[in-house]
Amino acid sequence: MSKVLSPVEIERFRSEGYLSPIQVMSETEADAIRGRLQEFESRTGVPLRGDLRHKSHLLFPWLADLVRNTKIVDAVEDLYGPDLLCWTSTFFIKEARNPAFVSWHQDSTYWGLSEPDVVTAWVALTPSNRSNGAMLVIPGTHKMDQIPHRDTYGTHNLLTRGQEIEVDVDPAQAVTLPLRPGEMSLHHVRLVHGSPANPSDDRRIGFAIRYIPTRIRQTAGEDSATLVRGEDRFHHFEPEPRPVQELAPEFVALHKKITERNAEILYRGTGVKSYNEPAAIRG
Ligand SMILES: O=C(O)CCC(=O)C(=O)O
Repeated sequence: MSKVLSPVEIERFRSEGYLSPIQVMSETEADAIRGRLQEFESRTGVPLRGDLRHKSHLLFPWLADLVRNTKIVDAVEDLYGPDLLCWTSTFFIKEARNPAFVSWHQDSTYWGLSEPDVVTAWVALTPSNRSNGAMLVIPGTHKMDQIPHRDTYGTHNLLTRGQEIEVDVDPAQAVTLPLRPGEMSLHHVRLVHGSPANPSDDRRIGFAIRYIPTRIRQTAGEDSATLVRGEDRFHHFEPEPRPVQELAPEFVALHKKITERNAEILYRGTGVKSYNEPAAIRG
């Protein structure tokens, strides 16, 4: 019996490749997480950047809690079973009146994972809608195989390589996924999706959490992951510990090692050594 998703929703995910919106916390709780992020940014004097946007759940206990949020993990369990890893997480922050965008892509392109049973929970920490660059998806495209992508390293593209699919997307097929703070969308790793810039007067903040069942392997190098539910009987990924204190030195060192290793996987064959930082993030 499923925990959060109805059989109809599970079937819809299988046929359309996404589900949205699903409430996973109150708006007040989402505001509190945004507050924690912005407190940190005020202390450092700059928007969260570089490696800190990736696998941030290994640095900040409030994000370690978020990747283990019962409602989120229950929904993922309804789709992929009881033994689950959080493979990675990434902040997608679009600053106010900023050209940052996300080109049409499939997540699976450079991740190196052995099977396409991978789902992203994209959790809204601000409203995300048509006026501030919400995510758009092309329903049903997750049933296609891997589509070739070209790397653009576009100045304002938020993706690692600025990768975009090498086939035309019919904008008439696109569906916008509006979310309120505290809601999430779920999308399949092969679903074609993207998002336009944020011309509004406030930031648009999403935290994308990538989950896999424990049987999945990394085919492109050494990798690690966080067990969030059940048991890992496969041990394909080095287990990651849970931070108890913000930016504890041993976790900062571990996070650096892990994100550098992940960058080697994501940028393999290009000579790039660390996460690309588009001008849109540098401000
Ligand atoms: O935040 C966005 O607009 C796009 C996010 C995305 O591409 C992803 O989560 O895979």
